[in-house]
Amino acid sequence: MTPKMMRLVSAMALGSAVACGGGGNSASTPTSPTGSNIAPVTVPPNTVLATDNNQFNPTTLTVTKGTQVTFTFGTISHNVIFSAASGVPANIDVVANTSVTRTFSSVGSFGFDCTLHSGMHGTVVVN
Ligand SMILES: [Cu+2]
Repeated sequence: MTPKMMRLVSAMALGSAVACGGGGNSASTPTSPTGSNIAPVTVPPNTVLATDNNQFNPTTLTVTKGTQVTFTFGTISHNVIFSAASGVPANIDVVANTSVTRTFSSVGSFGFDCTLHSGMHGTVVVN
């Protein structure tokens, strides 16, 4: 390798190091761990995950009146059956691999269950 090439190679190495070094700010996203042995999962705002571990995450979501909440379903089928309450949104039939939104237009505490999996219960609190 000629000295000229050496300079070229080291210049390229330096260039790529600079290109990769920008920022140095590894994006860390807040997580919402639920159960004791569940890996932390990032849950977007105003979203309830119906997880493949047969849990709702978070189990209690607090929103303001008029918020549209997204229920996101993975590969395991679940439904969302709300307890009877004034202003409760419509139930969500058994689905998988999709997201369904419901608008909470009334103040209150709205419990819901997945009737396919015992103990799979969540609550949306609307203020
Ligand atoms: Cu379920």
